[in-house]
Amino acid sequence: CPSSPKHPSTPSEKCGVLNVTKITENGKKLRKNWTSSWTVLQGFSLLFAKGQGSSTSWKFGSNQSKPEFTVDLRGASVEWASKEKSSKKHVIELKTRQGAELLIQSEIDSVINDWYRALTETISTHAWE
Ligand code: I3S
Repeated sequence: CPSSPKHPSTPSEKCGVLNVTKITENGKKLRKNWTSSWTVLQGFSLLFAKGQGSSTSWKFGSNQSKPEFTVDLRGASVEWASKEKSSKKHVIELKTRQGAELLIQSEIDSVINDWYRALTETISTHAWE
């Protein structure tokens, strides 16, 4: 991953393109809206930039493109989503302590497995406590 221009000494830990939809926000159910997002895992934050598709350049630091949204992974949980949650394959369900639920998906087995591992490792370190 390219490092953030604002924090050049802090490389992002993982990045790539994933399909993502929020399904719950503040405990309230939302209508699914799958979008392809450039996704960056950095520390205990997961950042999504909408509409950058397969772009591999870091754009979060520029004025034009802020992260579409950021998820705080501290105290979050990650599991493989049940078939009831989505008909797609390789779907991760991420629940935050703030009451948001997201589905994260990739058609590519190895890609989604790597993300699953990275997310569970990040969450299970409890290094923020
Ligand atoms: O859980 P749902 O409602 O079956 O989710 C599907 C819908 O969001 C659908 O959009 P609309 O019903 O708003 O047109 C999406 O196109 C599907 O991708 C959603 O289901 P999957 O199983 O792909 O998550």
